[in-house]
Amino acid sequence: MSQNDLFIFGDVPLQSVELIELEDGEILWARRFYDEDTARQLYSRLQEEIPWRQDNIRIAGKEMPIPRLQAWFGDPGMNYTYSGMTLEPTPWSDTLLTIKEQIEDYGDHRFNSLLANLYRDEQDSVGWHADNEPELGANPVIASLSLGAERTFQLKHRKHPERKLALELASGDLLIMKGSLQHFWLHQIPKNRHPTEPRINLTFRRIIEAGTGKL
Ligand SMILES: O=C(O)CCC(=O)C(=O)O
Repeated sequence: MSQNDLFIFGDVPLQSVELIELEDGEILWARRFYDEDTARQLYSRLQEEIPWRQDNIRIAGKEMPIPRLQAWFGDPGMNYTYSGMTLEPTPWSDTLLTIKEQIEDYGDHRFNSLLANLYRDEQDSVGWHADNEPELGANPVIASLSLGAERTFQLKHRKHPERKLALELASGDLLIMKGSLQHFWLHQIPKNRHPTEPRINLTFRRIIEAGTGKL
């Protein structure tokens, strides 16, 4: 895709789209869904405009800060409940709405909510998990956009942990995860050993039944 204006959308060149068909699930990897310049502009804009928050997690009765900043966006009523706390969605900004619509047109799937993650440096991470909260329904489609530093996205099969995959996600890359992937596979962004610049990740979701999920 090549565009100077953030809001002009072209086609992602076919050679940069990879369909990874796994035994139990499917990933579409559109490299450089946004070109380098556009991705850089989007990164700066979102770093400024998103109301990033430090959330905590309770481990063995102790509150610990999660190793990244987050924000929750969505259509009215798309609440997210976790650790006994209900997050009301922040309304879509123009920037996020435009990105959402461009991804929806590309993937031919509608989303109504978004979890935004900011990995500040190499120490920030997300551990093994699946996006399989009940309110997302069976076989959810999750679209995940990377902006900023390159990070490794690892996948492993729940029942066959020797089945693994590592994708080096660059700024502007879009992953669309679908089929039964969230039932059979876990994913994570591990910490890095080397100094790493910040990265924003946007995961667009479609909540079918609001208010029952866990982060
Ligand atoms: O940062 C990423 O690429 C993954 C984020 C993620 O796994 C999530 O938000 O559920």
